[in-house]
Amino acid sequence: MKQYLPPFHTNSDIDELLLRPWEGRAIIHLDMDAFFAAVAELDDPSLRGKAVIVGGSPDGRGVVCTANYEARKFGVHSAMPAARAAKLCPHAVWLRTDFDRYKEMSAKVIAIIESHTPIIERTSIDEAYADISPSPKMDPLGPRHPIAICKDILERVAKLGLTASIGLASSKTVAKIASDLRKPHGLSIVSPGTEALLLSSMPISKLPGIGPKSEERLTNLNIRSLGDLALSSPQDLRHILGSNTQSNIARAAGIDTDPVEPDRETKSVSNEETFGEDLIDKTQILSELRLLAEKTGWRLRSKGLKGRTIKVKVRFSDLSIRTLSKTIDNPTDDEHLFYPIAEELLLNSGFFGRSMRLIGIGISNFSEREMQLALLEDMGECLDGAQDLKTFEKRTRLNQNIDKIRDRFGYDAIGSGLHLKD
Ligand code: TTP
Ligand code: MG
Repeated sequence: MKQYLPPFHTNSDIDELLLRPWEGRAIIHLDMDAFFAAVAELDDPSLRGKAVIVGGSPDGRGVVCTANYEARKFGVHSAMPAARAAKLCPHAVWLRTDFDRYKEMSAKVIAIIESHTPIIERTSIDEAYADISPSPKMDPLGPRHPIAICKDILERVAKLGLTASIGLASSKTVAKIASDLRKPHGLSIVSPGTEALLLSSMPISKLPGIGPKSEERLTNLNIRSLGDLALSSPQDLRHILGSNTQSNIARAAGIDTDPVEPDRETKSVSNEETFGEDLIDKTQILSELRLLAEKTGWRLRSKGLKGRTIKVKVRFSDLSIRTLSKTIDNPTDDEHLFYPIAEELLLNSGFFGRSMRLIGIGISNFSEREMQLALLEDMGECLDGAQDLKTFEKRTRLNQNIDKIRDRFGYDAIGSGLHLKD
């Protein structure tokens, strides 16, 4: 089995660790298990035990968003073309996504973490970092042991009818790696001081930020494990890892001082793909672009962001990079709307005929309102007195309409109704 599992995984190991004080920073990375599928099973218990696929359709259109663990036994996974998933798992139940419902459950999970710490950084709809370092300042009842906090979070998430997995460590990098080690419903604790040992035998692909291309190039240099990477000298790797060389080498040894950043502002959402082999065929390139657009669409929606600028990036075989962009009037998070624009940009660029190494698509220029919505959404239902996200969104729409009327007819043309409250 995986020799890199941390040594603590039985209940008695955890109880023993609870007796020792936690030294230094305590960072958690929480990741919900099979999130979209788990929400579907919660809402329709008759799905339990069946193979469930969310996103795409069984007639082969689109891509899979996620699959429950039953369907994963057949090899189905996120981002797989639906046609392939349908072949691998013909008896699966296929469901559409329901982002409103995911946001609602996500806000409940965040509220649980928030009862322990305000320092939370959400990185997607089902993932967050939180700083639960023991500090008398943060908890009026005195510092709680980080492990006790993790157990409490896992239990309370389970009471919602979903499960999460948590990695607890001294840094974001190690916590993120750890949260994946005992899925589903797992707690992986990496005691301070044991990071380098744990990471040393793991494959380099486990380090967040090392994609398939870097992995291949590092492997060619005989760097296969994080231990190998930790011992490498920066000048040998700069041509592969660029400006991240130093930090990746340090992170491979479990050294990462990045703070959990609660209000980190997303400036753009983009996805790019370096091809295994350089591509020249127009149909193939456009189909890659389409897949990237779909992924960008769901990431925008999961963050509650809509943008007005659509950017396409191309890296040619000679490594030169060109970008194309277009700004539209109305912000969007819908790939059905922004993909055709990206496609047109590329078709009119005169780039076809040259072989391409990488293609990317990004959306930026988020509207102020969307940024605020995303931020408030991140804070979950605790903010702003809104009962839940739906109420808040409804009110946002109402506010938008009121603003429009005021823009046209003057501020006093309409009252917002706020004054009726008290
Ligand atoms: P993940 O956390 O990557 O996946 P997961 O929660 O389904 O499964 P795991 O137990 O392995 O964590 O992503 C969270 C949700 O984001 C997932 O339920 C569906 C969505 N998603 C997509 O829509 N497309 C994708 O390519 C990925 C990776 C995720
Ligand atoms: Mg998940």
